[in-house]
Amino acid sequence: MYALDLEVIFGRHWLFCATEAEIPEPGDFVTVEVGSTSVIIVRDDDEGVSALLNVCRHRGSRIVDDPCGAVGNFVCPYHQWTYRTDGSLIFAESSQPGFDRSAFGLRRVPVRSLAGLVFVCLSDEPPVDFDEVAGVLEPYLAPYRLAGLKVAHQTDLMEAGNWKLVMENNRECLHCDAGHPELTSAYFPFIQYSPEDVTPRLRALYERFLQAESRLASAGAAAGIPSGSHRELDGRASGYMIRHFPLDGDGASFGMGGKPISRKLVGEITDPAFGDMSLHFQPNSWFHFCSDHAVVFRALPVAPDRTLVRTTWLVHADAVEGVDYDVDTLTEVWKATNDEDRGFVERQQRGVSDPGYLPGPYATVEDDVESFVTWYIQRMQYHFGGGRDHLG
Ligand code: 3BY
Ligand code: FES
Ligand code: FE
Repeated sequence: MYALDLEVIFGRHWLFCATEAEIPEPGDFVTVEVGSTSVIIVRDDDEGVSALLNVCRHRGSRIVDDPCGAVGNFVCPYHQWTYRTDGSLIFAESSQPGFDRSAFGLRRVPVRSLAGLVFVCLSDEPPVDFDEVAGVLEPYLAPYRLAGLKVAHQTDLMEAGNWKLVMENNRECLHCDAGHPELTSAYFPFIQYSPEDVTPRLRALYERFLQAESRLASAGAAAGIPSGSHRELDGRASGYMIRHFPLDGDGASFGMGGKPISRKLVGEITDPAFGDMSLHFQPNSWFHFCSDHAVVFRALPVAPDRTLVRTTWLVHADAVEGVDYDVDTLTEVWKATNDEDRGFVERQQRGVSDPGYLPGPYATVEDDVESFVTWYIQRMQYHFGGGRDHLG
């Protein structure tokens, strides 16, 4: 199943891999490892984003070892074949007469930037619905001007659990109230709640949420951001959900108690209490965009029971560390939340690995877990020829 996940899910879908903010200057690159595949995502000399297979076209050496860096050109360490940042081959020593350099550029990997979020597909025939989905999402994300932000901090967390458990955990907030004291000081745990799901204990909190939500809807309308959520988590190859959520406490950001965490607001956002623009993208990412920062999450499988979760915090390019923000305050809530989620994932991995495990039913508010599973099954059915959609 792990090999199949790599082949079908990670090999044939659009994967969120990096942010443009990580590669601001020509020659800046990050590498992404997915199974046995290594991809270089690079800011090329034309300021565009290229994705190149990290395999030399001479005799197949890996070219780049570093997880990130900056180059003029890529030089293969083995026999020094040299490639431009767009992958074209410019130097190959002692090649035979008639050798056509133009036929031996690095293999280009399909890549898209969605408002500064870089997606890569390891298949030469990527799902065709990405551009349509991007068209829906762009108006929500463009005002944050993500491509122009700067990376304030990044963490890598290795979780001892299968990647699907990591994603299922992310797709519900039923565990938030009891499991995330830091997060719920800023975040209303009502994703996928309808009024009848609200228990008496959560009633007052829910009322506060509804009021904050209607305030936020007017703020969004005033800022020209599309209102309403879009949720197509299954039924298409590039499943997604976007929703503008109010925040609790001070309502400003993901500081403890909903406090702001950077003094410089990002992009075109002028309302400090602009809540949380929350994006979920199948199969491997989730995002939170606020007035003063963005925090983006990427999960990649490393082994059947190992998943690497990378979290990246972005702030205004002119925000100065120690003056406008400090990393501890910026990262406190999500670092604690990630760690708690890691605990849940690892505990569930141990439980479901027990030969006596029998699955139970989802709660109503676990809809998006079910959508994730449905999406996964649909994509497998499509791969094996029994799928009904035509969305590649
Ligand atoms: O980050 C998320 O989007 C999910 C849903 C609520 C909390 N959680 C970690
Ligand atoms: Fe790269 Fe020979 S393998 S130059
Ligand atoms: Fe959680």
